[in-house]
Amino acid sequence: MRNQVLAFAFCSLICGSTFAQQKSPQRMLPAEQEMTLQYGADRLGKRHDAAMERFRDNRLGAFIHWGLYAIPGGEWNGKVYNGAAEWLKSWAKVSADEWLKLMDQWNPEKFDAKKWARMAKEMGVKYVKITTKHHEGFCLWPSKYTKYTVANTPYKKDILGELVDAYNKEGIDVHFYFSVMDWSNPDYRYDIKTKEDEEAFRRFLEFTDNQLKELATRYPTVKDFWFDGTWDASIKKNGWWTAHVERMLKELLPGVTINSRLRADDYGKRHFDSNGHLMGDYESGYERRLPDPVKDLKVTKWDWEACMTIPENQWGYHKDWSLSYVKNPVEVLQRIVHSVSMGGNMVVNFGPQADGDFRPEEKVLAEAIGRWMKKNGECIYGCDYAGLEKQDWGYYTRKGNDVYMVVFNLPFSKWLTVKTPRGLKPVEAVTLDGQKVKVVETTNNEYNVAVPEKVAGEPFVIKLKVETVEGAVDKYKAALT
Ligand code: H76
Repeated sequence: MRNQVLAFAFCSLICGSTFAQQKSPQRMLPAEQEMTLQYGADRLGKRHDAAMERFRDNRLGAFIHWGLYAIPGGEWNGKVYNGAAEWLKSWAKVSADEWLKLMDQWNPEKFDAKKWARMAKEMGVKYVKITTKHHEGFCLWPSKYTKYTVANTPYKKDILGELVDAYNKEGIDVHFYFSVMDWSNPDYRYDIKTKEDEEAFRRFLEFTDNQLKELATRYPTVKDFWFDGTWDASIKKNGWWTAHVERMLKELLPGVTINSRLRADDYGKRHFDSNGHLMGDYESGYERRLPDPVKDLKVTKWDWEACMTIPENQWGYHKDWSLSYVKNPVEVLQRIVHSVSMGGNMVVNFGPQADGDFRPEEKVLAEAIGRWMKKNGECIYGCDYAGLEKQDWGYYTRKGNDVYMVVFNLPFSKWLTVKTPRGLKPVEAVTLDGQKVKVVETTNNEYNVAVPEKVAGEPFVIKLKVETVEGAVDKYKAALT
């Protein structure tokens, strides 16, 4: 028992700091009791300008994790590490100098930005988040502030520039992933303990500002910056800088969106400030996990974007996917619909190979998602939380008076239960392939919707037209108990 208590205490200590950041915000204080913050939320509530509406309506995105880590693919000196491939430098304790020598092998001969863009288009994603620079420090653009860039590899060309052009030509928005933590820069600090740390970190933040300004000016069509590697004490002690970065980027790029992960307030509180208000434009803590569709409806009050890997936890290319469970297309779809049903976006990750091609499993998955999206995308793009109580058969999404029932589990009863808020009535139900479906009222605000006659062996969608009825009368008598 004592051991268990100790183990628990130990785990809380170790896990505490990371988990605390991910937890829901603290209860909001009444306005008069709120503390004054210089670097807290810049805004209360959701943004409603055109750029933000577009971000939200896009709903489905792809992540691209591509860097030097794609070359070893999880293996160093003959040993395969099961941890995330893009962290291999850390797992195998490789020095920065040695790691960055991988640049000599960076020559993705099969890389074809147009093919990547077509693949994304076929998959039905409306935006792609690209790792401009991951923790290793290697830049996919020819940054003039470091020598660790594509320009100094055998490939030489500006990969990021090619991708931005190709995606944009397909009408796909580009978002930039940017890791603040940079293992290639000797001025980076995990914490600030001495005067020397302070000076080094000041130089580091200036270097980071320069790189960000460089990205914003070289690629002005970028729609979003998604920050990562911002959890260290050094950054938490410099909340002012995170607020400054958001302002700086918004001045350079009107309309740009920024994730909550960038931000820390005056007290080092991250994502949500010390008054419980979201910082940045959308919450970005749902990584490889999702809010509970029944218990966590509070997330419908702010914008959020989740991201997921196809295996358990591999973002960069890893040569051996047999080391963890790999999600199938329906499992991925379910997470996409789950997110939209709670008012969030979903970004599915891809880790291209060092040769510039995608692994076969990722191609198959992208195609399967694309096939489904072509038929059913209407229940994803531009859709939001529906305000109806979740049922076991699947998820609701909604656009105006169209409520989409996305069915993942077929009931033996052949009826799909629908409970509506008082005054909201279904008037018609049809599948997206045009089959009319029967709706039977069973009791107050409850309906049975028939399982359509022809059901393909995959999740399907029923569109319920709803209307608001004034002065609804209760036809059914509640039990006297
Ligand atoms: C930890 C961590 C990083 N955040 C994910 C989005 C990946 O980039 C992973 O390496």
